[in-house]
Amino acid sequence: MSAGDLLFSTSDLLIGVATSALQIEGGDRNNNWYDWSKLSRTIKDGSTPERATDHWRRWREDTELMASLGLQTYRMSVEWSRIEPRPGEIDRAALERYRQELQAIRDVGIVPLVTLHHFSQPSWFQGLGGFSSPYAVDRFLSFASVVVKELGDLVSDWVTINEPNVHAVQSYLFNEGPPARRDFAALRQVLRHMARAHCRAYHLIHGLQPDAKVGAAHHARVFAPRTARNPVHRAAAYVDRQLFQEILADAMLGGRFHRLLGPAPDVTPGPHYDFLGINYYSRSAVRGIGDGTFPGVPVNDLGWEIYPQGVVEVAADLHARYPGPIWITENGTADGLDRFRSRFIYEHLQQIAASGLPFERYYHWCFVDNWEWTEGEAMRFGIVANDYDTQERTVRDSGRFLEQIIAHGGVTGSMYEEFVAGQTYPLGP
Ligand code: IFM
Repeated sequence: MSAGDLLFSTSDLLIGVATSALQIEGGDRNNNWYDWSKLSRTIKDGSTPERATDHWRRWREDTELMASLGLQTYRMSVEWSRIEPRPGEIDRAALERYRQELQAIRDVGIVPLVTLHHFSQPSWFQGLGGFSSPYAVDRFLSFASVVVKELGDLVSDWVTINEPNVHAVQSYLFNEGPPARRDFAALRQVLRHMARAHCRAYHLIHGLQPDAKVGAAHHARVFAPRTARNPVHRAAAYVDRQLFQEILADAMLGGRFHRLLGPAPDVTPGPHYDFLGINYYSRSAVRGIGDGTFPGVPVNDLGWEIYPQGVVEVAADLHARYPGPIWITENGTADGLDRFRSRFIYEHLQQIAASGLPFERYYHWCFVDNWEWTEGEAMRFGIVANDYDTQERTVRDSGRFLEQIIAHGGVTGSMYEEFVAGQTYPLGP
């Protein structure tokens, strides 16, 4: 084998990056996360999403940078609080701004995938109780219908809702997002309403755009018993997995609502997806209510285990119950010094390429370093570094590596030597 031969091929995949509006745009104060970030001690570094990466104004240069890297697809979200700043009032200028960006993305040959809800929501909607409100599903559907009618000539691929399970637990269990209240009744309502909203949005979008591809971005992790022989750890891993992801997957993908979620009379059981959207990051070692990592495993800057085979494990599980094309709607790592991100990309894509499963797309999270919710500006997930004071972008080596993977349709021996061979992961405690 020569250095120019492919170690594995990615030619069956469309490869790109993912972002979300609030984490990059800046300048919007009309949303629940801005409100919450202004309260003391909510965001670790005291930042707010008001600065972010100023993408709202810098979208042209960001689009050019994506094109220069040869990215094939781009997952972005539209910010509800900009488009519907007050209930029922649509901001045409905001829609026009998204039109321009989407047109530019298409003009450079990048396929857009647009998310309708990615954690943040208008302050007025939060005031109603957010997704715990009995009005939430209808409110969301009316927003979704405006977006699809207005932007549907430029977009045919949609993610309805990003990570409902994370949204619900961060806000109603772990105090890591607005309204930061431990409230099991609200948690259950939010999950049920988001799953209903997804299922109904699936039909609504197809009614407007019969050829659209519609899915949700489901956050799936591997839950493993901390000690395989320990029955308590095994039971806890099973329960965590069911409660955090499987029950929700059954509701969103299959339209089947477990009694723990409560009834959904407006949803008919059956497939509610055109692709399985999976956000995969890590594995949890479970021993009870809390979880952690196995001792001495590779970890990123946030202490999350780096477990590349997990991307196939979660996809295989889901695909066995819900067959269909698999889109990795997010996969990435916090690595401020870019010491191991190329290896991370290499090992995850290698797993995908060897799996035999119908993976169609891979979105690396994220493009430019962005505002990482409660972590603020400190955690760096980007293949492009951002200097928040100057907003200067610098492509990291991992960005160059992704660029070459796309250009070559896989990883060659010489690319491996240049980008991956010298990288090792930090080990956790
Ligand atoms: O930044 C987030 C994103 O908004 C949702 N999925 C996980 C990412 C990294 O934490």
